[in-house]
Amino acid sequence: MPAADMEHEVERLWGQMQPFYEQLHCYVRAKLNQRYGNAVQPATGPIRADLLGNMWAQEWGNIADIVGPPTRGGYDLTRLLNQQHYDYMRLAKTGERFYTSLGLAPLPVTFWERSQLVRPRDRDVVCHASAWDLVNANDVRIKMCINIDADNFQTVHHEMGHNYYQRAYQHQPFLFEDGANDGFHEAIGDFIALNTTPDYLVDIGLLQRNQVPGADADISLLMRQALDKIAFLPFAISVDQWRWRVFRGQIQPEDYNTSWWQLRQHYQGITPPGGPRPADAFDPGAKYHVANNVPYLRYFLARVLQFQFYEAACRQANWQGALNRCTIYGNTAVGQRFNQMLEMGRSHPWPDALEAFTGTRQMDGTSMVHY
Ligand code: X8Z
Ligand code: ZN
Repeated sequence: MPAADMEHEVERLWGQMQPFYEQLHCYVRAKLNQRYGNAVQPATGPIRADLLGNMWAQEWGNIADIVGPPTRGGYDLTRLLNQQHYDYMRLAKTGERFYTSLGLAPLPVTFWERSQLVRPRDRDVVCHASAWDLVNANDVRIKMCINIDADNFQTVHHEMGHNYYQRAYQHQPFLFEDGANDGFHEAIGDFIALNTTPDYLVDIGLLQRNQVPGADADISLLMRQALDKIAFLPFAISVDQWRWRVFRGQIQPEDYNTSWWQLRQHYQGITPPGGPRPADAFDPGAKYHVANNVPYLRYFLARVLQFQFYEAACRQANWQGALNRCTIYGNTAVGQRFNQMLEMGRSHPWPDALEAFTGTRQMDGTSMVHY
């Protein structure tokens, strides 16, 4: 796809979700205003970035307790994990178990020998989670510093999604050993994590049957998802809008920081705490993917694709009921079809891979809207 078409594609997809974001932003701002008062968070205008529960204000799920509707019968995954004394190994094994329940092979022994799962005590390392496909077939690994909380639960599934994809396409010719497009690679594990519903948590013993939130708690569960999934979209766009303009020479070094915050205000409607940031600061460099030259549009596309995968999987599983309660845990028939898409790697144009699993050739925000 030509670069200019890609930008239009992003605008089209963002247009499908923007009305939701504006409502979410407005609601969250009102709640923060109630909580902290006018002096900290005014009732109108942008939201102060440091109130959103995440260093980069990119996912807001951590303030669900402040802004969400009362979690009537809801649950706090971080608390459940800690109550049951999960450690890093149990968290990782739980991630793997979802994939094996779909009929995919367990991770190789070398994964467990060679991955870095905890922060080393004796040296400084980059803890931003990543997944690796080493040259020898089957030598896949992750590198992360696991803490026991809901964010890390999500991230373990995310990283293993990369590994399962890498392993599925390892028999392709070298040039095809990659995701159908960047967004696919980032969407696989997130799609799996969407299946970690309350019923699933019961299946794996994290939640008791009588703790499963009733349908009246859906609004809380969905709010929590919106805070992570919808809030993220304009963040992802701002990162690469900023970077594309830098690469095109439209943003000069002396304007790096000012432009960064202009774009963040434009797309996300957020503002730095304590007034404008100094022009000679370099706040974008605090984002791993900027400092490490990792494209970011992939995560935007992945937010859209993961809901397409999820809706298609639930349709294949013949799921009846609210989409957000669907889980394909243990469904080997869906798992097999899913793996067929993974095995294609990038041997076909990505619309072919998308069609193989979802039946459609277009990236489309409609699944996210349905959800
Ligand atoms: O960088 C990541 C993964 C590694 S590919 C942990 N993510 C983005 C981020 O943290 O900014 C996953 C979601 C978005
Ligand atoms: Zn990733």
